[in-house]
Amino acid sequence: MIREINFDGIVGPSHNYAGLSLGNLASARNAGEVSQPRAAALQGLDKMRANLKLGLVQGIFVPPPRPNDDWLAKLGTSIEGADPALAANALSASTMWAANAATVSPSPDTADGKCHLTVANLKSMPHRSHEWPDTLAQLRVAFASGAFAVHDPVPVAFGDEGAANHMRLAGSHGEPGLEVFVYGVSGGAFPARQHVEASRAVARLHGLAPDRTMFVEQSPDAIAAGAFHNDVVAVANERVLFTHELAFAERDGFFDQLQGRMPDVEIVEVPAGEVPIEDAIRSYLFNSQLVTPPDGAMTLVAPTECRETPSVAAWIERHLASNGAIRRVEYVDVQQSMANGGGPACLRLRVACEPADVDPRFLVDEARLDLLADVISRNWPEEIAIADLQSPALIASIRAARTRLLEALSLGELLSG
Ligand code: SUG
Repeated sequence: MIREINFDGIVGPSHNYAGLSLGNLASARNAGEVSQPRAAALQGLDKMRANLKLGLVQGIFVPPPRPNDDWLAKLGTSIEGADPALAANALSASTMWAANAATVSPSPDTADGKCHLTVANLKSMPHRSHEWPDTLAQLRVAFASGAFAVHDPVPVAFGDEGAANHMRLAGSHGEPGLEVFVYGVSGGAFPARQHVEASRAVARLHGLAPDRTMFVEQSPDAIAAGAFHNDVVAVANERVLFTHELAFAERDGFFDQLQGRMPDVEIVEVPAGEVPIEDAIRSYLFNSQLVTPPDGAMTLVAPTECRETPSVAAWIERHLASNGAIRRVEYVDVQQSMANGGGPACLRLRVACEPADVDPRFLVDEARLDLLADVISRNWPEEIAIADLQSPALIASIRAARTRLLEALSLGELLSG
């Protein structure tokens, strides 16, 4: 049976606040702060535990080698010799935001009946642009079975940021769905990271039916307000679209078309008058995971910041009391990731497939999470200050920590790459 699996990026041992993401307000706000890689990774594990408790299937992705020596070598330098800005780019732990790893089209949607994944080129930000070769290598191991087709990134002429700009609406995860690609148009103060040409290429590569595929423009106002990815202002699950009023450039036209193609779609829209877009972005209400546990009660796995933002907390309370589409809210603390602009939904890539088709080393239960917690507690740095980023002792401990993790997971084949 097809199940939705959330693959969470394990927060890597080099997690730091270098302020690398223009247009990501949290990243800019926290630039130069001291990070806590160990606490960050443990927060991520606790979120996975919460999802397991809901009865969901949980997967993981491991961090790539950091610093990225191959990338620095292509730039004619090394971590010892690089200037501090390049060094920070090479050390970023940004693969933790697995929603940007790839775009996924499950088998019921594709022409050849395989589950297709296209690794994202993430070309808009230097620190993210060098993620894809290691991500691709990992996807090829995790999804090696013939049930999957894993694609190279689309050419860098067109920016692609993966599932963060892609939503799937379907009666249930195993049924054919409507895939909605959300793109940005450049011109504002902040870069539009997802190009429509990239979205169209992914749809073609995945063999999607044109009448079940939509391309929708992200609102330039939302981008200007800090919504650098669509998943900061909208999220879909089964036949529910949960969205802020200001998420899309042509809201009315999009909703009409959506209702035409999927008459039973349920749009849960949060008006700007009730939750200003700034509050939505600060709290990351829409970067919650919207999931359907086996008991059928649609659940929002929300960051604790939602509880602390009065307009958002009030909206949630009203919605729950009104017997709306979202039946339950579970709060998770991912503050270390939030401080870099990554909420619960950024930290995971959704893949709807048969769990038995996935390499089991990438699936976790409580016992495997205990094992991961042990490796992380022993090996992840407790703190990283930006001034220390190139310290040889820190670099050595970051490298060793990853090696210990891959050994514990028997993922030796990823060690070199
Ligand atoms: O690409 N932050 C990430 C956050 C990605 C969130 N993902 C989704 N919305 N799906 C980004 O902006 C910060 C890195 C730094 O500043 O060091 C960063 O890359």
